[in-house]
Amino acid sequence: AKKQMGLLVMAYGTPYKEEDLERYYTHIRRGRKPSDEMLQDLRDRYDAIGGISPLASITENQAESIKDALNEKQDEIEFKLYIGLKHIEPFVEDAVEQMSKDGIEEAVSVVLAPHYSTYSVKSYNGRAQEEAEKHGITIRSVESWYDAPGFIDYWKEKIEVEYAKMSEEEKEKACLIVSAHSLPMKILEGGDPYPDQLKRTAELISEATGITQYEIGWQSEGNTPDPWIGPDVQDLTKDLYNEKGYTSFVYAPVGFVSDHLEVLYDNDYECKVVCDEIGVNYYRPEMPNTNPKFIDTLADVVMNQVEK
Ligand code: FEC
Repeated sequence: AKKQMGLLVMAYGTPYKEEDLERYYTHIRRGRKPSDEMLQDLRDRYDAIGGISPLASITENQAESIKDALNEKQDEIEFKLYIGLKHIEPFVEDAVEQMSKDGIEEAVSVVLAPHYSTYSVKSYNGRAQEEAEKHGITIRSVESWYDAPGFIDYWKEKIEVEYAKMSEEEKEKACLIVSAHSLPMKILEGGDPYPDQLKRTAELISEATGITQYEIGWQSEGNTPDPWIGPDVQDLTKDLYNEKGYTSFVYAPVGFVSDHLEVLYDNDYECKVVCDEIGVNYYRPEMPNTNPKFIDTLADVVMNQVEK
């Protein structure tokens, strides 16, 4: 018989319906309720992308597809899928508890975010490990995959689709903005690898595509008093336009892997507004979602962790 192994796929989570918005936002704010004004602001952003985010079903489809790819790749292990979310049920802890109920003793985990940071991947993995210890489950956790060849190749292909829409003249005045979710500056004090990993993803994409006019940007910063890592993609767009006269901007939000609020609103609405204001062209390559090359890359990343 095949060996049974748990596959824990972790992701951010999103409200399933409008009524979930407040508790979801409260969870993101580590238990502090948002003011009515903040809640309304968030509700307006979800309304602008159609009411709720498509993220819930995308995450499920991604996780199922990774599990299927893993089970097809080899015949020694039967992977059983568990989805664990950061800010809504099924929470990371619920998933690990379910593994224990199902008699799983060994598992491998991966977060659907490419870059390691204390605020993101470390917190997902820490929560999974803590719960696993309670149940005597061993979890091998993938820490990052920002440089996985198939991931870089995915973005190369999709960025090239956008550049192919431009004339040679337009290409000369185009700038690629490679971005991730901003985080509070204080993470940098502890030597967090997050900014360097984003820089590396950008370098690898530049090498693969031959695009040398590119910049690193940060987006979607939270509504808190702390200083956040910058430059913010919107300010960056204006500054680059003023200083370098670019007439087209291509936004590659490589810190994310799905169509969700942070891309559909922060890029497709907010960055687009800035581009319209200054009169330049806006492009945004397709997100990975369940692209087969992307899914297969993640299955390889997981398999490498199992074989370590
Ligand atoms: O529903 C959806 O489609 C959107 C889901 C969503 C994703 C996402 C990814 C990341 N976040 C990260 C860090 C922070 C920090 C704060 C923060 C705040 C929010 C809010 C919403 C939200 N995030 Fe998020 N994030 C998503 C959604 N995020 C909604 C609250 C409103 C707002 O501030 O815009 C600030 C917390 C605080 O206030 O103290 C920090 C990171 C990622 C990428 C890695 C990952 O996916 O885990 C890092 C998707």
